[in-house]
Amino acid sequence: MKYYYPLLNAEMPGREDVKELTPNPASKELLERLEQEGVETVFDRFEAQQPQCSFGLRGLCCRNCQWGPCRIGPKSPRGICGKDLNLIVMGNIVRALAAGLAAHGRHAHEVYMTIIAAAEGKANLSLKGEERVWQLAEKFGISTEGKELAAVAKEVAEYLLEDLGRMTQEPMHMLEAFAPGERKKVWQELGVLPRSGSYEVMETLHMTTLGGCSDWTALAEQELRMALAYCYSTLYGSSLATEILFGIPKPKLTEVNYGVLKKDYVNILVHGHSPVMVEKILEKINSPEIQQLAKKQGAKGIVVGGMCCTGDELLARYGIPTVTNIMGQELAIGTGAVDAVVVDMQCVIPGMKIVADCFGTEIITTCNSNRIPGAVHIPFDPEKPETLDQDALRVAQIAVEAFKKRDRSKMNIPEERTRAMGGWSYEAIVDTFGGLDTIVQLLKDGTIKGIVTVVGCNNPKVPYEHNHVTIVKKLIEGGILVTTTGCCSHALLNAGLCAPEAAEMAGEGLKEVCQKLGIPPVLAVGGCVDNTRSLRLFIDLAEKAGRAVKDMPFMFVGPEPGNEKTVGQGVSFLAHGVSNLVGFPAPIPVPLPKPKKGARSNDEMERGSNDIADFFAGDGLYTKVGARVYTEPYPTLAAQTIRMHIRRKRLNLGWK
Ligand code: NFS
Repeated sequence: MKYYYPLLNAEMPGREDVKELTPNPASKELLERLEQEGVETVFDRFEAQQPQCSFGLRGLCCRNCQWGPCRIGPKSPRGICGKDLNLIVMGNIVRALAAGLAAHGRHAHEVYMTIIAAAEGKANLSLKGEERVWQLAEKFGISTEGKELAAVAKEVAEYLLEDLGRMTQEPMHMLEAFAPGERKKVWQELGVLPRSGSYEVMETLHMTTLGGCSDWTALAEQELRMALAYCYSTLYGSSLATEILFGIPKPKLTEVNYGVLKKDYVNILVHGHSPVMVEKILEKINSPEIQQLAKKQGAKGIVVGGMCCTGDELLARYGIPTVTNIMGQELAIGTGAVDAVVVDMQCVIPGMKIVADCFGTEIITTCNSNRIPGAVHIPFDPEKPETLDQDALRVAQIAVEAFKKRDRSKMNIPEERTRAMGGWSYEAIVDTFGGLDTIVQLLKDGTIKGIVTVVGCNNPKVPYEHNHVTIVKKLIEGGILVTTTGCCSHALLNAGLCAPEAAEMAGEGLKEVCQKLGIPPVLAVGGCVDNTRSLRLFIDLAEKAGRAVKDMPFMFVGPEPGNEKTVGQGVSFLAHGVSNLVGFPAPIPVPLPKPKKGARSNDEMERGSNDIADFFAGDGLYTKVGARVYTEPYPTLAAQTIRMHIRRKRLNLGWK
C-alpha cells in the first residue's frame, strides 16, 4: 500500500511495494523471512508512523526553544516569537547541516588524533600513506628539510586539527590548498569563507537560537559557509588523513552481497564510519592466534563483511566484501548467521540491537559516542591509544567466541554473491584512465558524456535501493560515468554495477572505454567522506579543461537522502557549482501548482512558489554559485532530468 502526500507532490512505499521493487532478491527474501518470524524492522516502523506529520515533512515546525513547538499554517503564519515560514524552514536546514558537520567532525577528529598518536609512537600503528604526508606538507607549506616522516605527519595532522577548531578569522589550510581559485573568489565575494568546523557549528546554533538571526538570507549564507567548513575541515581532511594512516586505495576485485556469509564460518560484520580501530581488529582476526581460536570453536575460518561506510573503507583498502547499508543492517542480522557486529560511530540504528537479540548476535561497540545498552563495550580513544592492541585482540576474541552460541535453526543465508571492484581512490581513477588530460578528451569528444556522482543514504520514503539502481542503469546507458559512495554504493555493488562486466550495460563510447580498461562504468570510491575524491576529480578536470566546475557536465545525485550528514554533502557540491538532484524533498515546503484564476481547463495551472524552494531550486542559489537543486522521486524521470542537465552543459560548452 502506498502513502500519498499531496502536500509534497509525492507518494511513499509500503512494505509490499518495497518487496516488489527492491532490486536485490536477498533483501526481499530476508524481509519476508523476518516478517514470518515476527521480527520488526525499519520497514514496519515506517508503516506504523504513517501518516507522518505534514508540518514536519515540510519543515514547518520549530522546536528550538521552550516557547514552542510552533507550527506554521494558514491559521498561524508565525511562531510565538514571530518567526515566519522562511526563518523556520531555513533554520531547520541549517541546523541539520550543523549536526552533519558535527558527526563528520567527530570522525575527522578521531582520525587526526590517531595520526598524532601513531607519529608519537603511542599507538602501535605505522603510517602507510607516506606519499600523502609529503604531498600535504607541501600544500600546507610545512618545511620538511631534515625531518622524519613521523614528525611531518604530526605537523600535517595538527594543521588539519586547526581547520577543525580555529576560532579566529584566518584561512582554512585545506580550503586554501585544494579549492579552485575561481571559487575562492566567488566565496570571498559572497562573504562565506569559513573559519573552522567547530566555529561554524557554534555560530549556526547561535544564529538559530531564540531571538537570534531574523534574516533568512543570512541563514542561507551561513548554510554555504558551513558547507565549506564541512567539506574542507571534516570530509576532505578525514579522507586524506585516513590515507596517511592506511594508504591510498588501489582497485581490486572481490565478491559482495549477503551470500558472502558462510554457514560453517565465524561471520563478523564491521559497521559504522571510523576505520581506525577496525584496522587493528582486522589485523588480529588475521593473526594465527585468532584463526586457531576460530577452529577451536568448530569454525572452518572467519568471514569479515562490511556495512555502511566502515565497510566501504575496508572494501577499498583490502577488498573485504561488503554486505549492505544502513537500511539493510537489520536484514543482515536476520540471516541468523552473523555471530558478531563490531560497530564504531554513526548510522548504527537502535533497531539493530533489537533484531540482534532475537538472533543471539553479539554487538560490540568501540566508540564512546555510540553506546548501545546490552552491548559489549570496548572503546578506542586516540588520546589513550596504549591499549589499542590488547583491546582489538579482545574484540576479535569475543566475536569469534560468539560462534558457539549461534542458533543454527534460525540460519538462512541468501545465495546472492556479486562480483565487484572497489578501491577507486582519486589517484587510481586518474592513473587508470591515463591522466586527467585523457579524461578531459573523452568528455570533450563525447565518448563519456559526463560524470555524475550518485551517493548517499537510504530512506524508507522511497522503495529501498530501487531508485539508486534504476537511475544509475539509465545514466550509464546514456554514456555517463558514475562514481558512488556510502549506502548508495552498497546498492550498486550488490546490483553488479561495480563489476567490470557491467560495461556491457553502458552506452556506446563509455562501454568501449570501460572494456578497454577492464573497469566498471560505476566506480565505488569509498565511504561518504570520500565524496571529496569525486569532488577533487571534478575540480581538477575542470581546471584541465580550462573551465569553471559550474560549466562542466557533472552532477551530484542523492536518490535517498536520509541522515543529517547528507545535507552538507549536497550543499558542498552546490557551493562548488555542481547541481544536485535529490530523490525526496528535504524538509522544504514544495510549491504546489494551483489552478489559474478564471481558468477554463484543469491544465491551466499557476506555478506555486515559496522563497526557500525558489532559493534552492530557482535562481536564488544559482545566481550565487551557478548550481541548483532538482527534486524528483520517480527514478526514470530523475534519470531523464540528470541526462538533460548533462546535455545542457555540453551544449553550452560546445561539446557534441
Ligand atoms: Ni553517509 Fe555513511 Fe549511509 Fe548515509 Fe550513514 S552510512 S556517512 S550517512 S546512512 S550514506
